[in-house]
Formats: sequence, structure tokens, C-alpha cells
Amino acid sequence: MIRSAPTPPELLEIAVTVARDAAATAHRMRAEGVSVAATKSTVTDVVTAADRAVERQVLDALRTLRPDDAVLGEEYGAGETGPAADGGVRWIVDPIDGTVNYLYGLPYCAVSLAAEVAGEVVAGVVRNVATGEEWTATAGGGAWRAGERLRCSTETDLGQALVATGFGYAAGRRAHQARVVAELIPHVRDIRRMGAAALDLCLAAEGRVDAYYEKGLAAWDLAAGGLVAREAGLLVTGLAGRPAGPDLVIAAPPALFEPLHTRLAALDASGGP
Ligand code: LIP
Repeated sequence: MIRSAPTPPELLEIAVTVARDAAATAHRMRAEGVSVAATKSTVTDVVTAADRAVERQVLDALRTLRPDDAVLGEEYGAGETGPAADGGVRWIVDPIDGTVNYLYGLPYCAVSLAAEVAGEVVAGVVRNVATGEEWTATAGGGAWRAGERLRCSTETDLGQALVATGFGYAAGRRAHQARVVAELIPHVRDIRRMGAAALDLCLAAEGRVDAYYEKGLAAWDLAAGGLVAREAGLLVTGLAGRPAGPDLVIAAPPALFEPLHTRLAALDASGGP
């Protein structure tokens, strides 16, 4: 059977359905009590039973709805699916972004689910597990929350900008990131470290922070939130024209991009361990 490629809105509809069910499971499991199931890169990089259960639920739902698609997830990797076929769809899932907030009962954690076609993210949803706030975007179709189209901050002065960032789990990386932030903070309004990269990108999409940067993001932290940010008018890149990725993600409105990029380059924000 020849199946036509799904459109971004069709992929978004699936993503939203799956992410809402996933967020409901995460919410219910949080209410039932949460404990650490395992650790990953360091003893503070935790996995809860909910991270695994939620990703498993997403994998099962996608296998039912889109059996030929590939999936990349934080907990099970490319697991059972392998790479996307040429021109095929790959889903990228972070079952709970902001796992430490989830563990501590802080209301800043999210399910993030994106659909990539031919290597480009074309649809994405980020849903806050605690509050039910939900951000969506399709490539070329804008970024949205609660029926409102989102636009990024119009701030033009880096000195007035509220800048979100985050830190990795490994001590050496955190030390380097702390040095960067110590040098940046005199040049911005203030810094926010809220603990979930996907949500930071969504807040930047609606100007609730002016800009965001972080080193060390994985594909599942960035995929859906990055599209939401881009569709709201932010530039989302790495340093020196490189694409956004593990080395660095800078998400800034056009007027703030250059001054922020210049500072981060001078501070070697993509360097260190
Ligand atoms: C986390 C982020 C957080 C970032 C951490 C980590 P997790 O994801 O979203 O903001 O600073 O480095 O990647 O581990 O909660 O899925």
C-alpha cells in the first residue's frame, strides 16, 4: 500500500493526542508518589518509574497509530525502531523533561513530542505535566498556546533581557557553565534557571523570558520546544552559524541574537567538558 506523507498538521494532531495521554499518566503517577528508579550520567541525573512508563506508553501509542515510523526517546533510545526510512517520519520524545522538578514536585516539567520528516522537525507539542499548559507548532504554521498565536519578545537591549539557561549534570560541565553565567549576568537583566529546557524554549516563544541558551541539550530536549521557539520568531542556532545542538543552543529574538551570541562566543559557552 502506498501511503502519502502526512502533513505537519496531521502529525501535530497525533502528537497532541499522544502527549496529552502521556502527560495524564505522568500527572497521575506523580500524585501516587515518585521515587528514583535509576541514575544515568551522574548520581543526580535520575530516572523515575514515570519517565519509563510514560515513554513506554508513547512508544505503544505511536506503534498503533503510525506503525512504520521511527522513534527516538530519552529512555529507550531508538530502541525497537531503528532509523527513519528515507523521507519517513521519526518521532522524538522526552517523556518527562525536568525530571528533577518532577521528583521534587515542582510544577515545571513537561512531555515533549516532535515529528521529524527527512531530518527536519515539522510538528511539535510540549505539555506541562503539572499545569496542563500546552504549546504547539508546525513548520510554517506558527506557534500556539490556548488558541493564541505566539510571538517572541520585542526587547532590543541585552541589558534589559531576562535570559533563561540550564546546567548539565556532570560537575565539570556545571563548573564551566557557572563561569559563563557569572560573566554574563552583569550584562543582562537577570538569569532564570527553571529546570526544563523544552519549557524554557516555550516561555521564550511567548516572551515570558526574552532569550534562552544552554550547552548540552539532547535532541529530545530541543526538538519540539525548538520548533515552537522558531515559529514564534526566535532565531534558534548554535555558535558561529552552526545548527542548534549539544554544543550550544541559543534561542533569541533577532534584535538580541547578535549581542547574546557575541557574549556567549567570547565566554566560550560551547567549550568545557
Ligand atoms: C534536563 C533539562 C534541564 C537541563 C538539563 C537536563 P531532563 O532534562 O531540561 O533544563 O538543564 O541539562 O537536560 O534530564 O530533566 O530530561
